[in-house]
Amino acid sequence: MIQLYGLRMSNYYSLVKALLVEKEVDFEEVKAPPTQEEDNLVRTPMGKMPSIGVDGGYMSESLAIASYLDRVQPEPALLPGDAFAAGKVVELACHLKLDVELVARRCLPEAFFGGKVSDETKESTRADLAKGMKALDRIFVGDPYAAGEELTLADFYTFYTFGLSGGIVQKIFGEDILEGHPKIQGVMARMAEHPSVARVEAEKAS
Ligand SMILES: N[C@@H](CCC(=O)N[C@@H](CS)C(=O)NCC(=O)O)C(=O)O
Repeated sequence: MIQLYGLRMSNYYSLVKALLVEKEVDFEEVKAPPTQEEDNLVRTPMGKMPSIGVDGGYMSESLAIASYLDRVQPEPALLPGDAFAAGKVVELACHLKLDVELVARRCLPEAFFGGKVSDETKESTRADLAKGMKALDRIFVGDPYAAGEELTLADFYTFYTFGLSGGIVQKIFGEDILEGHPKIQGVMARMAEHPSVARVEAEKAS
């Protein structure tokens, strides 16, 4: 059985949990906050969540975990069999992670944790997010799924990227990050009702 370490409040923890549920892999949740303590760093070298434990070995980084899961439990496949199409799904996931989620995250301390971020940070966040959203507009298919006709890993990254980023942008800038992005809105609505994601979201409250 796989151990999933982290906290349910984390969007990346939730993403990996949704993948485990989607693939019907046996797992148990182990509460593990992000710390720089040695026991946590052994599992996840930057101290972040989530990480997984597999037969005494550990793995961090959601994309690495997702690619591992797709190999050990190929069905349902979340990466297309075609090599180029699979690369395009990972490309989309990377832009979601790096050019939207990670950018919006700069303002997380002020949005949700009572901290303060500088006006310079807010301005650079706004500018970089605009650039990231433009990049997404070029490659996001959303007809009906993020990368095309099939549900893929990119749909999960979409849901958990905008779940967090949307909240941050609303709090800090009073704006809807998805205004003018109907294809992404469509995927968000579809994924909110997708059984694995719906279960993960429902269990956050328990
Ligand atoms: N690139 C990582 C990001 C993980 C991440 O940012 N986790 C956040 C919680 S959602 C965290 O642990 N933050 C605490 C920290 O940065 O120390 C992944 O894809 O798994």
